[in-house]
Amino acid sequence: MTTRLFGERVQRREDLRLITGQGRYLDDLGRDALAAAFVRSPHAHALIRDIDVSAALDVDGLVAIYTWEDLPERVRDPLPLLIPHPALTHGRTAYPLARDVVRHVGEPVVMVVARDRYIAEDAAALIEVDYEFRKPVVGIEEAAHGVHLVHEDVPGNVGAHLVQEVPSPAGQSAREAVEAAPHTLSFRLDFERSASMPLEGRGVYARWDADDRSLRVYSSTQTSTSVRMAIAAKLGLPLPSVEVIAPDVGGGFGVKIVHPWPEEVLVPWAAMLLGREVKWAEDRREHFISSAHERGQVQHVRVGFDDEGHVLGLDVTILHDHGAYTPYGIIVPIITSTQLLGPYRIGAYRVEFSSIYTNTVQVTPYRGAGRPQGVFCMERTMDRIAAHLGLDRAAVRAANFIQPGEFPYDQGLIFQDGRPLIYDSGDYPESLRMLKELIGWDGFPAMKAEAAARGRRLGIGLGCYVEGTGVGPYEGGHVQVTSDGRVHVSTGLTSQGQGHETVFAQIAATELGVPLSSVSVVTGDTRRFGYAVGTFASRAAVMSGNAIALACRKVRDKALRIAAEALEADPRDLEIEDGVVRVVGNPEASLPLATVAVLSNPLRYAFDEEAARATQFSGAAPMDRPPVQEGEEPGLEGRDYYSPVRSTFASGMHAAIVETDPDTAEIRILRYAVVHDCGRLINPMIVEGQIHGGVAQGVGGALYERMVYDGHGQLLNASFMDFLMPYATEVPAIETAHLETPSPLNPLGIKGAGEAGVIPVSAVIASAIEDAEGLSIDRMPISPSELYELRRAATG
Ligand code: MCN
Repeated sequence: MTTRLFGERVQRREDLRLITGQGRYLDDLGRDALAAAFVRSPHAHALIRDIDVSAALDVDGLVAIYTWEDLPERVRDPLPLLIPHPALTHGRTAYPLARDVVRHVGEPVVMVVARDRYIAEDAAALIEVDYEFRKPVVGIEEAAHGVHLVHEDVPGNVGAHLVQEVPSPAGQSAREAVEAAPHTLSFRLDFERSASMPLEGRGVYARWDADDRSLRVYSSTQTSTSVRMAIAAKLGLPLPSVEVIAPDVGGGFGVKIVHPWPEEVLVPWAAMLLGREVKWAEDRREHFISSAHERGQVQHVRVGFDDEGHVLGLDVTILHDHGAYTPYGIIVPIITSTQLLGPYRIGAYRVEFSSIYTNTVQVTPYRGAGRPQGVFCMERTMDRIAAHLGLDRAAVRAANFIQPGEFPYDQGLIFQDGRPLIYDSGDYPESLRMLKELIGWDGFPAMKAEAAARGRRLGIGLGCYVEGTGVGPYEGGHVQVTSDGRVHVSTGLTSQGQGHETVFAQIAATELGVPLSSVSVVTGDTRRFGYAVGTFASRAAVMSGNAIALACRKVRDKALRIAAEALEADPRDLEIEDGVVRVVGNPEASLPLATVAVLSNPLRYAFDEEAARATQFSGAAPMDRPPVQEGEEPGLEGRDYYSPVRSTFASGMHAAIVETDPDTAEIRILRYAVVHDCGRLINPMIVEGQIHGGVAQGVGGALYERMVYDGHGQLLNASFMDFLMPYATEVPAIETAHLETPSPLNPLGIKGAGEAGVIPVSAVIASAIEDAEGLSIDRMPISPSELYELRRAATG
């Protein structure tokens, strides 16, 4: 059957357009728009004493210069704190342009608008800002000492402090359980800062229409509906007068969820004020120093366990580097601390984190959002336990797994959405069995010994994770069948390369029984769908996927009702196949869906001759009966929303075989295997693509990528010349197997997949290097020179 496309490896429909230069990215638009450029702070911490723009005013082609003083009320206010939390006692956000203090290198201070970007940059270079230098606070532990403050009114630089405790079933606290356990271990782990590096940076382009006082804004965003609301509120415009469109977006990976970015308020405001089109497209250096980073944690772990490796108590203390501001609240450390437990049943758990301000770029979620750090902590713990007891590392994990019969499983914690953290389904023992088979776990010792005999050092490692996906509160879908038989699907969330045009079309084709080629999909355009949350937290498939399916079911039911009347049949006897409604068992009695669409419209405008013949109407509405049936709306279209009771938990396990060079300490990944469970797969090929991309980012985080700040708060590697990322040559072939444990929480039984690939990679690589070297790996990333130093330290 051609229309049962759910679960098929359908080729991505958007790719031909995107890889042949037909994409419409932000900077492809508004070619004649004025350009904005920003003067950004060169200091990590300073008072602004004076801003002298006089030299810039003479630049030919300059249109306007704005400082904080020039901004009107609301526009000049600090940017919103998007997710408040009671533990975030000292949340702080930036002004769109610095008011009197700058708190990190790259903070915007002045906006310049000019005829083109060259002129804007030249004018910006002539603006002199008189700074009074203040001692910057760099490094999470230095900041935690609280000697120098990032925000004068935040004592100890502590923005938030949270303790969560889950006692053992017998009522023992984690600390008691650790002390009472037959074995205890304590250690420290470090996870360095990194950041999402989408090919396309942020960007915004605004057009003000003075005639009907409306604003159209294009933004390279993950959340067009929220950007729209923020702009309307800041600029004092009625919501219907603002439209926000995410054109093709060249990657986001979390950084484009933050809304509004200063530029997303300032550029539309300038467009409105000047009555001109204004555009700003971020350059790479701006992306490094003015957007957002993540990861960056120090963890102290105490664990107590028995002779079989069962974890009886786990006590984790986390210092989380939050950078200078907290626009996204404390979502990242909350995710780390609540999803750290992974697929394991732990006796008793205590986690405490402090979120610390530093004079560095702010921290907001980056793909995986706090989970890579949490998984690193848990999986390093599992490996330590195995090493201490002399047990197989996979066996220790298996001893702690939640079993398939234990779902729904309540971890006793509160998820980031404020609801209880309850795993809905999974089969962790089966995942591990599949992984061991895929990588050849049991045969590895022989392979390692054989390699060693030839002077080669090999190591194998593994890591397990769960991921709460499909977070609420809701997402919607609209589906319309037009009288040409085409199906138009829209949803409010945006796409950044995940393949939504394909998967949402697969869902609609399957639900409606139409060919894929007749379905078109629009995302991230508030003109088409105004209510949405956005694309993040691996939620699009679960949220919009289900909403679109529900909307399609409404449309299908309506189509069957209309067709039943026309065919004088019972709707229950009808089916839709290949875009045709038929009486089951009587193929003669049928109506194309296009005709049903014509019949659904009171005007009965027939798009083509065939439809006109079939409906016996050529344009005039029949007057002898009500054009719209009671309780029906005109048109073959439907809208529905999906709102989950709680998140659904995807899971997975990865394993790698690495080789370390005995002389140079070079680290090579020889094999990488993934077993992944995201419930029912809509498109296995797209899920594999997502996993491959995630693993590639994880390899970057494990071996190459880090933000190198000096003691003055200068980011030393803020370019692609200096920020090391893996090329295709460093990313191994990724062997993937799927396990499908459907989610009982949503109609399609799906779980998210978009972040999974990145989550355990650092833990896996650390585990494998440790196995190859017989050394403890306590920090990520690890470079050959660092491994070399570890070897030297170990051999004295
Ligand atoms: N999918 C599927 N079957 C499932 C689950 C998912 O076929 N059971 C498909 C989906 O339909 C979708 C893709 O896999 O096409 C990812 O789905 P989902 O897990 O819902 O994730 P989102 O679509 O919400 O994407 C967000 C997620 C996140 S949070 C980050 S960060 C990330 C990621 O996606 N950023 C990306 N993948 C990215 N991929 C690209 N190319 N660019 C980014 O910026």
